[in-house]
Amino acid sequence: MAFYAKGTAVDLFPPPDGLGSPAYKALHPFVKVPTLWISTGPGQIAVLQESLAILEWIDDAFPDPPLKPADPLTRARMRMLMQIADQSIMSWLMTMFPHRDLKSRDARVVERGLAGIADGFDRLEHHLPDSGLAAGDSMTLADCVLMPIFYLVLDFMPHFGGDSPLASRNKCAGYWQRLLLNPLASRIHGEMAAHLAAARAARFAREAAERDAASR
Ligand SMILES: N[C@@H](CCC(=O)N[C@@H](CS)C(=O)NCC(=O)O)C(=O)O
Repeated sequence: MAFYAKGTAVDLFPPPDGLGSPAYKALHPFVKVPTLWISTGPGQIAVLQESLAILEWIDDAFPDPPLKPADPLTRARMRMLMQIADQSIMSWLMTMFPHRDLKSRDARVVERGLAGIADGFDRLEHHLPDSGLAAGDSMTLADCVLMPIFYLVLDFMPHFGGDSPLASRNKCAGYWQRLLLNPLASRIHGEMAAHLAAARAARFAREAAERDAASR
């Protein structure tokens, strides 16, 4: 979303040969996405990880249009929202992903995750404004963080038996509605929907093939 806002050319692709491949492990020994490769000169590549740091780099390296508010207090509030979303919501969702399958799920992990996510959304409900986007009327780095995290939580919550975090939180619900009116947020929404649908179709096909092979 930040790259699109800047109009900067960027190649987006899945980890080469998959997340756990030796090629990707050489880049990111802890096997997480995203990783950004930056060409810093002829034959020179810098590697950057952690999405919040990557976002800050994008905005510093390509200042136009700015994605950080000029006012120091609004800028700090923007970073506060980014950290709450990343640490108090996304980290919990990550603990739950390995427990998507109902049959092999550890219910305690899911229960802890749901409580953690509810707490993170309570914090957002307290801090999000009643109008505009996350930190002012223009799009900022906070919107680039909140967009995919809201999407993922809303998408995965039914799989984990949780309620929509927006049902009882008017400020979060209003923010999400306003955010989706932003053309870039709406573009990311479409890309995430298409990607997740394709990933789920591939997973169902793989599981069906495994069941088929086991029954022979
Ligand atoms: N704090 C890191 C989190 C990175 C992270 O956990 N990424 C997830 C996807 S959102 C991942 O790579 N999961 C793969 C796995 O754990 O196997 C960031 O913001 O970049």
